[in-house]
Amino acid sequence: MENIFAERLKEVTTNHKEILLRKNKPILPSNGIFERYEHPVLTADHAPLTWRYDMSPVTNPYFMERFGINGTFNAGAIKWNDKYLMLVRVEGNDRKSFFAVAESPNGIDNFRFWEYPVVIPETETPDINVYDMRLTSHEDGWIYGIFCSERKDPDASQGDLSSAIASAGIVRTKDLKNWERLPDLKSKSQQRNVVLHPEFVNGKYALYTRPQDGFIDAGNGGGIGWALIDDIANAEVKDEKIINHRYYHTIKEVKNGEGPHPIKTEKGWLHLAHGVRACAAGLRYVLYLYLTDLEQPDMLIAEPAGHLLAPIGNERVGDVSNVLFSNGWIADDDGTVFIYYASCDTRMHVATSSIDRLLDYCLNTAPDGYRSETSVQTLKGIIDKNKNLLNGVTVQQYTTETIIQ
Ligand code: M1P
Repeated sequence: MENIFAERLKEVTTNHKEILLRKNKPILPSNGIFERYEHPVLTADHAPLTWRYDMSPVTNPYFMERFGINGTFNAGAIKWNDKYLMLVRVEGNDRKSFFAVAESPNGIDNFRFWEYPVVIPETETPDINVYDMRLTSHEDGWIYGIFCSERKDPDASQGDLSSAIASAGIVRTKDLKNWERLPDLKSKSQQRNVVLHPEFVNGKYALYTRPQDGFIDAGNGGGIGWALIDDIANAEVKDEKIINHRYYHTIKEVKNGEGPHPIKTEKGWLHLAHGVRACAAGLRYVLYLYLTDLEQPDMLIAEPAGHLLAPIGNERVGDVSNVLFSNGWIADDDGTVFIYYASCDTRMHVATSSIDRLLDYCLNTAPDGYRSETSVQTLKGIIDKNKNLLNGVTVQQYTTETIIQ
C-alpha cells in the first residue's frame, strides 16, 4: 500500500509541476489582429494537488482524488501588484462552480492558483451555483465582482428539477481576499452577464445588463442593455435600454452578452462581447468587438461584422462544445491587451493584441451589411483597392515577390 501511495504521489507531483512550468509561445503567423498561444493557460490539471488529494498515506492509501475538478473557465481578470490575475470559475465534478484566483508573472504562462478558493458571503437566499465573475476596479476605490447567482425556480412544477432563475450577485473587495456581499441586483427580468462600468456616468454607477426571458432564453431581451444605478449597495435596474442589439442572420442572432468591462481608449470604449447563433450542432458562441463613444459609453460608434475569435481545433472540444466565452481581459500600460477566453466551458486560453490593433480592427473592418450581396460588395472593394495598389496585377499573377518588389 505504502508503495502505491509513494509511487503515485511522485508521478502525480512530477506531472503537475510540468504542467505549471510549461512555457507558452504565440502561434505565428497570426491574422495580425491578435495572437493565439500554443497551450491553454489554465486547465483542471492546474488545480493544486492539495485541493484534489488527501495527502495522508493512512487515510488515502491509493493516493486517489478526493475532490475532482471538472473545469477551469470563464475567468474575470485584473492586473494586481504587477501580477496577472484571473478570477476563475472552477467547476468541481459535483457540477458546482466556485471562484479561485490564479496568478501569473507574465500573463501567458505559469498561472498558479492561490492556496484557497474565494469565499463569497451569501445573502439570505443562498446561491445554488455561482459563476462568471466580471471584475471592475471602480473609480470609487473598490474592486467589484458581479457574477451570476443561480437558484432553483420556486415556481417550477413538481418534477421539474431543471428550471432555474439567474440573477446578478454583487461583491466588493479591496484586497481580493476579503469580500463583502451586497444585495443582488433587483431587476424586472432575469439577468446574466451583468458588468459594472469602471467610471461614474452622470454621477451614477453604470451597468451593462443582459435582460432575458428565461434562464437560458434571451427571448425578447433584445441584446446588451445599459442601466444607471443610484446606489450600488442597493442596486436596482429602473430604466434599461439596449445598446448592442441582436440581428437576424448574424453571429449574435440568438443571444449576446457583455464580456469584461470595456477598455477606455482615445477613440472610445472598446468592448468585448460574446454572440450566440444556433446551428445543427447546437449553439455556437463566438467573441466580437464593438466601440462606444468616450463621453457617452452607451452610444455605439463602430462594430465590425462577424466574430473576432471563434473556436478552432481543440478549442471546439469540451463539456459544452463550440463555445468561446470571455469575461476577462487586461490592458497593460504599454498598450498590450491580454484577452482571456474560455473554450467549451472547460479551460482558459490567452490571446494577445494591443489597443492600437484592436481599434484599427474595429474602425477599419466593414460593419455587417446583413446580406450576402453586401458582403460581396465589401470584398470587391478590398480587391479593387489592392488591384490599384499592385498596378493592375491580377490575383492569378500574384506572387509574394510581386508584393515585395
Ligand atoms: O455554455 C455557454 C455559456 O452559457 C451561458 O452564457 P449565456 O447566458 O450568454 O448563454 C453561461 O452559462 C456561461 O457560463 C456559459 O459559458
